[in-house]
Amino acid sequence: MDAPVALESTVIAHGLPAPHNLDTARRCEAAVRAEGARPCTIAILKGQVRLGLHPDELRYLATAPGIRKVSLRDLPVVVARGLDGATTVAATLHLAWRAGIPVMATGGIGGVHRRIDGQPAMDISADLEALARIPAIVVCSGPKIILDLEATREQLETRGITVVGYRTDTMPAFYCPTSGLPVDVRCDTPAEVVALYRARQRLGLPGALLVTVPPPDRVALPREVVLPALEQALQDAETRQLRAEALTPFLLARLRERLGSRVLQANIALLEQNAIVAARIARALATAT
Ligand code: PSU
Ligand code: MN
Repeated sequence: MDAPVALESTVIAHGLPAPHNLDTARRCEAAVRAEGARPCTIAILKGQVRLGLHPDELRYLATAPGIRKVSLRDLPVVVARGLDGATTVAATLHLAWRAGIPVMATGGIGGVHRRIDGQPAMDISADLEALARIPAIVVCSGPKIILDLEATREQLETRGITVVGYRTDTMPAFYCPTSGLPVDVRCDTPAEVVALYRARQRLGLPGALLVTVPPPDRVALPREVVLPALEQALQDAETRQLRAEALTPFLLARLRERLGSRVLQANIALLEQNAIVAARIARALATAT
């Protein structure tokens, strides 16, 4: 039985600091293998789309300077110019689906960014676009806590993306066990997730099944702890006029600075757990077909 699981690479090159990035990437791959599935970390190397990286390539991605963060719009640029790129959820999902890989895992998805000046949000992640159009299973811990969670939840609904709570009734928010916002349906087993996915396929729905898994209890951070630090991080981003692809990595780094190692521990633990859940779902899917 071949049960591939796509893993994104932006989290390696831009989401986590060295040396934890390489260590975490290896742990996620090992966790997928231990579940009897096949990890495919996706990236662009010298303009080539790579579905699954050699250990040396994984190290290169984690340590080389100047690896681009590649979302959908950037894919043709790095490919045509022969550049290196780490793929976001959106770009990973696109490449995985084209290659026939229906399951992917990540930490937190992108969504609608917060605005501190009260203006309508203009920064909306291409992750939502990809999730709306690609009929895959995406396992994550919900949207990143740095985002406008209510607006992101609305966008998921608008785009017809079914949000599953994996062993939870509310949508998690990355390091935090709950966003306080509801999921569409709760699943307690991989088989239940596969049944929902099959129903989506039979109905001809475009778009993803988004499986949201709360971070493990032992590392999860309460929202009351994260939100004050986030306010400060948003102010800092505003002062620096940070925009576009620089914003998410900046805010995540600021939270790590302000809240210390437990943020890093939570991020690493949830990535590994999501890889395990994705592997179990991938196996259930492969057995069912
Ligand atoms: N999950 C993490 N850390 C990350 C990301 C996800 O635990 O850094 C990345 C993903 O690649 C996601 C991207 O697609 O952040 C979203 O960036 P933006 O908001 O610029 O679209
Ligand atoms: Mn953006």
